Amino acid sequence: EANDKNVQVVELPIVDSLHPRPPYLPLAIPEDLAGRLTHLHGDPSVWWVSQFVKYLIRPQSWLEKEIEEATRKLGFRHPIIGVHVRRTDKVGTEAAYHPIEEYMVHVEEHYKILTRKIEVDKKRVYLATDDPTLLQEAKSKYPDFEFISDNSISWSAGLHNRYTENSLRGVILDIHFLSQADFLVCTFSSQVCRVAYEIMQTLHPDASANFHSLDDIYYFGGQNAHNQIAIYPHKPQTPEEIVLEPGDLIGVAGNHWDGYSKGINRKNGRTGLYPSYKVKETVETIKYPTYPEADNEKPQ
Ligand SMILES: Nc1nc2c(ncn2[C@@H]2O[C@H](COP(=O)(O)OP(=O)(O)OP(=O)(O)O)[C@@H](O)[C@H]2O)c(=O)[nH]1
Ligand SMILES: [Mg+2]
Repeated sequence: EANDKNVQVVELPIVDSLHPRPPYLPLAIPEDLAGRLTHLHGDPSVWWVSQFVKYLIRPQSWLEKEIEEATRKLGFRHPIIGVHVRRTDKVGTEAAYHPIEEYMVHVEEHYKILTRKIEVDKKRVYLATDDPTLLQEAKSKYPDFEFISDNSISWSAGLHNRYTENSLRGVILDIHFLSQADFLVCTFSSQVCRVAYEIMQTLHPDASANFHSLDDIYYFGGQNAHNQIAIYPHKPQTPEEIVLEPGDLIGVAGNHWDGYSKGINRKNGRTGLYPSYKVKETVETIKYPTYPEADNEKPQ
């Protein structure tokens, strides 16, 4: 608009439509922070992403109040494990169906670990899901757990109600409580859980290991290639496996969580399985403008 010419407009295009693709995209981190970050955090890339997420989603005061009220009403207290079960439109299209039992195996396992470290008065689970029938099922199958969940939020997350303000408030609350949990059990194929995991990083010095994903490894939608480097040689034991030589660059597609990962050996273009322990993560660093430069920049 003519009289809006002094208004700054920030365009946020869909990452996949960026041409050329900027080198700043995740999983890259700033070069000046890389040394310290790789010492201090188990996944420097997610830490860097989380700094932006923390700023972008900072709540306004009405939302802060709503969060406080919901915390009180639900009785959200620690220790608590966050479980996100993504169903409805996602199942069979972008992700597989996982019964509640698959999630609870990891909840039980993590409570065993927690019990050795802290006093666990009650095994609490924060359940976030778009399947409104799940809360009752979980409660009856696991009576020794306390399930904290607002079932009306799950009802509002159905496909027909999803694009309403009420439903939006519900998913914001669910993501908030998941991020506040001590540990997350979910499917990283869902952006809902990945964003909760990102926010979680801003609440702890290093929460990179505070999750168990039933499917994907962490990724940022539209990220640049995620590479690993082979540290041990590997001779295939089956036709599905690929050769590794130390130093080979591997583009990782996913972890099968059974000791094997799947990826492409960029040296020869072969795709297949390899033992996850035979590679290590690479950290892509990019020279970002540093803070003194930013401070000295004159306004146009
Ligand atoms: N309240 C609530 N809503 C959910 C939950 N899981 C999924 N949803 C709903 O499902 C929607 C997912 O929306 P999409 O537009 O598919 O967003 P996406 O980024 O592709 O997310 P995923 O499909 O989960 O990877 C959310 O906006 C919610 O409406 C949940 O645990 N709680
Ligand atoms: Mg989706």
